[in-house]
Amino acid sequence: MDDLRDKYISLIAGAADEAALEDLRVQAVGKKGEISLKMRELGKMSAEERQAAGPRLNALKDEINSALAAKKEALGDAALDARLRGEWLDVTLPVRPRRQGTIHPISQVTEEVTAIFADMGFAVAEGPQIESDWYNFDALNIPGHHPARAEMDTFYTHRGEGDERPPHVLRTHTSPVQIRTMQEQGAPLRIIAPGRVYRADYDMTHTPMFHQVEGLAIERDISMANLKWVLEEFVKAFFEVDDVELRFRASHFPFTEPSAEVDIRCSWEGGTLKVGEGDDWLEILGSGMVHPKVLEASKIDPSAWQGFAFGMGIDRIAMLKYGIPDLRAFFDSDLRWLRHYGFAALDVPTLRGGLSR
Ligand code: 2U9
Repeated sequence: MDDLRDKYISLIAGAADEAALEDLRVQAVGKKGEISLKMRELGKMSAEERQAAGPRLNALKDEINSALAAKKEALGDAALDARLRGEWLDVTLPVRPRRQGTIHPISQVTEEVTAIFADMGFAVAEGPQIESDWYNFDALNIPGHHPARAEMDTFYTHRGEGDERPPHVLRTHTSPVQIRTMQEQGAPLRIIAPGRVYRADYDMTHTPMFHQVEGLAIERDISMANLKWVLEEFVKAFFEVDDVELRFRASHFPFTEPSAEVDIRCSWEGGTLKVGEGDDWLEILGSGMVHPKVLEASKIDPSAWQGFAFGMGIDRIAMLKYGIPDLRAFFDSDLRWLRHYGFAALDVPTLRGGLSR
């Protein structure tokens, strides 16, 4: 019995890992292990022999089991130590620049536009992207039969079986935000509404989701002259030029009267856009004086208040300013494209610090 004890105590002490230890457990105290077999032999012994051998065998089994448990714990601790050493990480190392994300040009341009208009007293307003058809159309003087409804390639949601109410729409412009803000805050008002809009259209120059920023200013005495100044200031600041010439072309929108599309003087020398010089004109936005029916729908008295409004595509002005050739690449999530056209995360555009660097 002493030999058996010495043999297993030394084998357990030398076990290299948990698998070797388990083999030893089976060999010694498993069902058919050496010590278990010895215990079975007790039955064949005389009562006196059994009385002497039984307690010694039980004590030996306990001793082997304790040695196995102690070794198992020691091996577990050693394995954890080795893992901790292997997975050691120096958290004070500098971040690898290649791994750093960039600001998407649409986010950058939205921030630039916001900074410019904030400087002229415009607050940012937001609203839902899923709208009722009243906010998206009727309130903007686009009644059910109006051709503009068909022209806008609207996405409609589905109502349940037997539900006769008109379906909701994915907003086709951010204009419902201005209606909601007029209803909530009344006049006077000076806001811009940047955000996602949706139209069922997909080709080289259209994506089913794109971004707009619209502006609205309501005062007792405000005119196209104020609109013109605000837009001139915006274009100069956005394209980072000292002088710009705007051309207002008469146009028609259901929600403004009179309405004008606005072009800027530019040149395309060598394929790059230069704003403020040259013989070309570039259309960048639509605008006008808010239609009295739109003010009425928003519970603002059109005999006491008037306002100007404008709208432009953020994606389009981003492409123009940063020379991005393909609109669809904006939404491909291609890392190489994002690294090339993206902006440094900490370069927040401000008028004082510079919009883009
Ligand atoms: C209210 C009243 C009037 C917003 C306006 C335009 C003209 C316009 C287009 C520019 C390019 C949309 O992204 S685009 O396709 N927008 O031409 N938007 S006036 O007029 C409003 C808005 C809200 C309550």
